[in-house]
Amino acid sequence: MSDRGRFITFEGGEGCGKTTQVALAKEYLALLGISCLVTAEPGGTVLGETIRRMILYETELHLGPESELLLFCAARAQHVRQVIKPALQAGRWVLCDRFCDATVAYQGYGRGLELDLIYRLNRFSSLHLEPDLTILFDISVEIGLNRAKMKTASFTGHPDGDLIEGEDYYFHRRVRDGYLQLAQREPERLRVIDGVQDIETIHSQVCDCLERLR
Ligand code: Z5A
Repeated sequence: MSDRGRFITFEGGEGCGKTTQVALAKEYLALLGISCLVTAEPGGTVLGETIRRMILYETELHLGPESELLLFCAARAQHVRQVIKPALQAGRWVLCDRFCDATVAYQGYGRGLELDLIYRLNRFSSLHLEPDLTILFDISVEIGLNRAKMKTASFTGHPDGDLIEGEDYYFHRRVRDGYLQLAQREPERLRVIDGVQDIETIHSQVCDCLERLR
């Protein structure tokens, strides 16, 4: 591989353990002397954080699915241009909590928006950047939502979590199925890990995936 850093994305339904595993992966790479940047979508820039608050918490906006899709894309374009590409060009590895696959799974499979349009918007908003590796943590909707709502409630005080966590079971079921279909379509890029296992077991499987990129 080139001197450019590696771009690794972490995906999965609510509460699947991505954030926990991203932090552990960063520590592991640091032990190997690899400098990495940890970031998340939507977020990572002032625009991204503003959009994150709008989409996840501002009920009075009554965002429709089309507006929601375009806001995720706007956040991504800024994130890639301002943060991700410069880090990769500087030789750093970038660990990103959610990226284009989330848009396919949530806005495509979850909301039912046209998949071809989402693929085109993803290419545009990512400035044609593709992950070298995507790790997908698969977990049942029930377990994942319980974990996620407890986590969100602990810092927002809202028992139903954020606006997307608050969608019904069938929405989250479609998201999970969407992710699994993506993994079937691109098995080389997308590695599926069972998110119900304990944190250390999952971490060692993540390390195995990272090793293949060195
Ligand atoms: N979204 C979208 O719709 N379209 C897009 O294009 C993009 C995003 C980019 C971002 O929210 C939302 O935006 C997301 C999709 C949508 N939907 N929602 N809501 P977010 O970033 O705030 O939330 P999230 O990405 O869904 O992550 P999360 O729910 O906060 O959880 P997580 O990162 O997957 O898991 P975690 O924080 O590591 O773990 C959750 C809890 O479980 C925590 O208390 C851990 O200590 C615990 N945990 C973790 N691993 C384990 C294991 N293995 N066993 C037991 N307990 C565990």
